[in-house]
Amino acid sequence: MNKKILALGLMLMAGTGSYAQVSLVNPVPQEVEARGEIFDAPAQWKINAGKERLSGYIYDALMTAAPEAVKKADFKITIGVRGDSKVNKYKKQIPAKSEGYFMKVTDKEAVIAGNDEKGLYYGVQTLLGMMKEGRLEACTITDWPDVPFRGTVEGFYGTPWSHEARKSQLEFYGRNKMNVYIYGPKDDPWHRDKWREPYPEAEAGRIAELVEVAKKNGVNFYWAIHPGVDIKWNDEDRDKLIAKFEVMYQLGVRSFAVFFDDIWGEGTKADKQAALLNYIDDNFVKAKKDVAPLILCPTEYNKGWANEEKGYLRTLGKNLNKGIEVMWTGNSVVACIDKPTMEWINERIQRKGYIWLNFPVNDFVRDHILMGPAYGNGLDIAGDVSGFVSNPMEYAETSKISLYGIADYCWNMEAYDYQSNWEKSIKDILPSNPKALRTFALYNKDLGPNGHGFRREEGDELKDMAEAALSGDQYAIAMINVTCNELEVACDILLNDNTNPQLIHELRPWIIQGKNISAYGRTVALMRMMAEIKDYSSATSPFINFENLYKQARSLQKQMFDLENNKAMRHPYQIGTKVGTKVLMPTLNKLFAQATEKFNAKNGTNYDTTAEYNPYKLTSTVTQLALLPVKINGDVVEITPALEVINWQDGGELLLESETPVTFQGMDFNFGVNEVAKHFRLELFVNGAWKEVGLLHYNANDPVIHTGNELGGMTATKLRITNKSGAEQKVYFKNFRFIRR
Ligand code: LOG
Repeated sequence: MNKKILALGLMLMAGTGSYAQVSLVNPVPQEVEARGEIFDAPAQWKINAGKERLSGYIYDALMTAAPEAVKKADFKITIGVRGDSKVNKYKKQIPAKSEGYFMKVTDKEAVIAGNDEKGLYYGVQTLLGMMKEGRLEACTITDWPDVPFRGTVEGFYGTPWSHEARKSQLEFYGRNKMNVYIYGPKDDPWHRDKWREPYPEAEAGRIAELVEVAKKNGVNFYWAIHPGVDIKWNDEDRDKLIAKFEVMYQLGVRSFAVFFDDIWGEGTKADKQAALLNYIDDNFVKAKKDVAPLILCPTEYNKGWANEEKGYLRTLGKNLNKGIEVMWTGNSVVACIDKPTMEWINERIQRKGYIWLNFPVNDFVRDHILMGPAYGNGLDIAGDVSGFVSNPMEYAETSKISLYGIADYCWNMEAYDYQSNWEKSIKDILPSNPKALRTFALYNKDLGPNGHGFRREEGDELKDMAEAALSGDQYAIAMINVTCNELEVACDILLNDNTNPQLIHELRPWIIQGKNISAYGRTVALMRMMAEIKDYSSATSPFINFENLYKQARSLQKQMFDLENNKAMRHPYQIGTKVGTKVLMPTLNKLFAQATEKFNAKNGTNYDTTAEYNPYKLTSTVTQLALLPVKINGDVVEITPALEVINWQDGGELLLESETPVTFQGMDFNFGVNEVAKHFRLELFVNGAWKEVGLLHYNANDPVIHTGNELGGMTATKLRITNKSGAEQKVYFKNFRFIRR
């Protein structure tokens, strides 16, 4: 059957207003035949299957969905796997594809025939997905995944997911046909710093439970170890690693990964890494017989960091045992994946790359929460990747919005339509109030300026209105008011929605900020209107005049700022709770300035027109530092941290310029390395000349770098930090801040 014609058929049906229940299924199935025959979904069913299928996770999935299911129910569901006599009749229709299935639904029965067990499981998920809204549709479906390994890597910095969140994720993966979950949260001590030590009992128990939940949902639970920070390439450490894997194996884990990202030094050697992985492969994976192929996350995990001369990747490609997977984030740390990306890496590692997509992870933009669609990855790379996993946010529930798209993309790549997938995902995550969630999500898609330069579309739908409003169009200004009103209604509805408490809990700081912004927007729109009115006092109540609106707008600006810096609300690592930063907020701030200017001009007043203003500009010859945003928090000025290893070349400098002279109170920064201060020079630009300021550590075990006493009271317009060591320095950029007087 021609896929395109089928897709068209589905679209036409949706257009005529009939309920296409198949369209509720995520991921979109490969081949569907349906004529729009819709009927009520059965509340009960009897299962027709061989004995071997009447227990286990697939049977449970069907039974949990219809607790009323009884043997005498009218609706019959036949399930089987290729070779089972019950589905023998359909053996020609079953796609000969791993995890594929054939399915036929009428008003009397459903038949699901898997090419393998997983295929059967996914057929069951399709049936259950179709019935989500209480109806069912006659159809036949032939389906299989494009990408063999699909899922997530819990691989971010920050608070690891809770146990409850992980269980909920695994169920979500099962429903959406993702089969991989790689456990590797950077801030789990037993994953990284204490990689040699076994988990304490309670944690171990939770991992064992997760393995079970994963199995029930058709997900492979991979446990990742991150030994590169301090591994010694000797037998002792090698055996300790195997011993740790053995402990995890005893807990039920059957799939393993080794991560070498974000490290430097001994641990980064390709030949040693390959030898270790091969050893694990030969002596653990193959010896156990029931363990999945190993996954490696290399140190040079993106093209931007690949050192061609040293040939790290080619060494891995040549030395690593066949079958060991190699992860890849693309052309940079945070990037979309396309055909050339894959051609480049696959040739070097002599296998198909296993994609680690750094989206929707927000550990480098903690002031933003990401609720946008997953888009931008090539629709033609199914044959070029061995696996595709997404690194999500520490906000597990909210991440499901984008993950819903990743699941669809990986399953049926060519047909992937990110916009319609996104609309579906919103309904799936909050069926009680999809419109409110959608409205709010519109303002939480982009990441804002960030060190990786990765941006997302946001607010395109506002652009015409914004432009017209800024050119003084009264209707457009009124529409800004309506738009902000919508946002506020959405925020209030969400705050009082109790159907998905975890989601609302995660979103709460951003929702509160959303309310502030909508209030601000309405005030600003009114200010802009009043600025045009000659005798504004007669236009409305004598109290709501321009002056008072101006005061209100100022108050709201301050409330937004206070919320950003609210210790209970803000993320401990980074200032900020930002909403609508791409189009809405800049428009409102421009409108505020414009209204105030107009009013000043007309009335000879002198109201301050600056709304949000950053007098600091950062530039750097160290590429990885060049894009880091500068944030102001009262008298504290901070540069946003970077998470990865910074290769700070000899002579490389970081320059921070201020529009007006700054008198310094204090300064400290942390490059994550002990005794590194001696390699760097700090200078302040005072009265037209650079002046050096001393740098020191208070003690040898503390990486924090302090400045000499001479800094206090110095006034300067620029500062720069230079690597003066004569060699490249590998450091982290954990924080940098100064306090102004
Ligand atoms: C880390 C990852 C982090 C991500 C985004 C990889 C392979 N490693 O720069 O833990 O969540 O980028 O900040 C990374 O991506 N380092």
